[in-house]
Amino acid sequence: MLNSQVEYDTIIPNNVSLSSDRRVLKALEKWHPGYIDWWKDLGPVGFQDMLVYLRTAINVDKDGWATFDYVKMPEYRWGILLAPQKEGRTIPFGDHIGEPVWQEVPGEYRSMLRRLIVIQGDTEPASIEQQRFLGSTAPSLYDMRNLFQVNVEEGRHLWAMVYLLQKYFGSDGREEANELLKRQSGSEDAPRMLGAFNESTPDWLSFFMFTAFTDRDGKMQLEALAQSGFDPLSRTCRFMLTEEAHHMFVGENGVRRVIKKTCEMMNKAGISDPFDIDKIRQLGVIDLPTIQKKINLHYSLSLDLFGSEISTNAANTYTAGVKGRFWETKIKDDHILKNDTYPILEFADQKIINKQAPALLSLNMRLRDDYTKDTAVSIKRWNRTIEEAKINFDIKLPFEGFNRKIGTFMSAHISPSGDVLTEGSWNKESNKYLPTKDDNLFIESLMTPVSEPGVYADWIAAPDLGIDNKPGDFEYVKIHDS
Ligand code: BYC
Repeated sequence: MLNSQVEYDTIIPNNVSLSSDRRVLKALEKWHPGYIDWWKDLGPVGFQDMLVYLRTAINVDKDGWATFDYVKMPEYRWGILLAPQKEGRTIPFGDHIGEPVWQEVPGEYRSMLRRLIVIQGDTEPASIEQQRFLGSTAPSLYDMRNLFQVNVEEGRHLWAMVYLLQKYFGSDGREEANELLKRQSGSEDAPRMLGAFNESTPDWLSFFMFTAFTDRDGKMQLEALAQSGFDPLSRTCRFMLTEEAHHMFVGENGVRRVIKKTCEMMNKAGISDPFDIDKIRQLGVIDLPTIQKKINLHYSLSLDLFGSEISTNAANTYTAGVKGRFWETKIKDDHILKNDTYPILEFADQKIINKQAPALLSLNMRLRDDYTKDTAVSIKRWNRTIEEAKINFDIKLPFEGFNRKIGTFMSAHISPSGDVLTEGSWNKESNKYLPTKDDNLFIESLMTPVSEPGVYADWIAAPDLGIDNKPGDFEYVKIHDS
């Protein structure tokens, strides 16, 4: 293992020997003020002068990478940290299988790699922009701290991609790094690159859904890029994945706590019918059918992030050895896939058809299937909470063709259970499947901030455990004495 020492003598902590790489250090130092300006303009609104109990990555060793302390967000040390280099690593798939991994960008794959790194980089600041107003309605200091933790780490993930662009892609890499600070989530003129990253995150249930579903797309894409034959990209993604796990925990656990509180309040009030929505809302909690609608929305938006089911882009990046499959090295096949097929769904003549397609062209579909399997674990946990409360309601993932804007189902109208609908019946019924304006207004009406340590808003249960094993009344954000 090489390169696990972290340097602290530059303004950018790193384990890539930046102090002896003056060209890249200079380029990053030049980029830094623009980043700080962006963070102040488009990062979390308010709370910038307050001490937040954050973990900072200080090295990349398995046990010691996260230290917790009070930090003001703009002073968080956004470092460039790559997982240690594995000696003798070879390219695990595609036409170059078995060859030593590349430490420099191969000329013929330069634009392909740059495109993937730019898309990955673009999502990181986008998510911070989407979440920027949430601090002022946090349901507790614990949740506020988790939001800011996710935000600073997404900021660090942007740094990670910017490092790759600056170090390996010369002047066009520098231009791309600057553009990453210019596009803006939801902007008409210069939106973020992928659909879901231009949606708003107006309330905390949306935030939990986003971190449960969209951060999980992040996990899958990073796992696929971690297989890359371009070793610096692989190492960068491997380290990012260690941080990503907490983001999905925030989402899955957040949704679970919302469900738990709803069930508790229903039982307390003697309401057994989960569809008695008005009565349940009068208790000041979010009814389970509305939570299901939010799941339908965020899952379908996240499925679009995998691209089309049939994709020559995906086939090309795989064959080139640039982007692999989820846990590529654990799969038992030839890792070339030229003679293999994969089952896909296709929408044609208003019908859903099962087909076998060339495996190489179906790689987006395969990663998406792996994502769905991974997501099912959260659904199981949420249903366990409902079951424990003895309430008769089953949360389900909607059918993959429901509410899609990318791929074979983009022109289809399909219900969450997989029935093909006419446009007329979709227009009549979609408010049963997706959150309506009234649903959103109701959720927003609950978003009053709570800032007493150890106290939680009425619509969400307390977590089972504190962060870093802190006690229940720990002051995660020093909001009162800043
Ligand atoms: N929206 O062959 P196709 C994360 C474009 S999240 C808009 O179907 P391909 C995070 C596509 O770009 C993970 N456009 O798909 C989470 C292409 O355009 P061009 C982010 C879309 O290329 C939470 C055209 O349609 N990382 O980290 O095989 C918080 C045809 O493309 C969309 C990555 O995504 C869309 N949804 O796959 C913070 C990894 N989908 O080039 C962070 C890098 C497709 O013809 N990206 N298009 O103009 C990739 O691997 C691939 O670009 C994609 C698309 C998987 C996104």
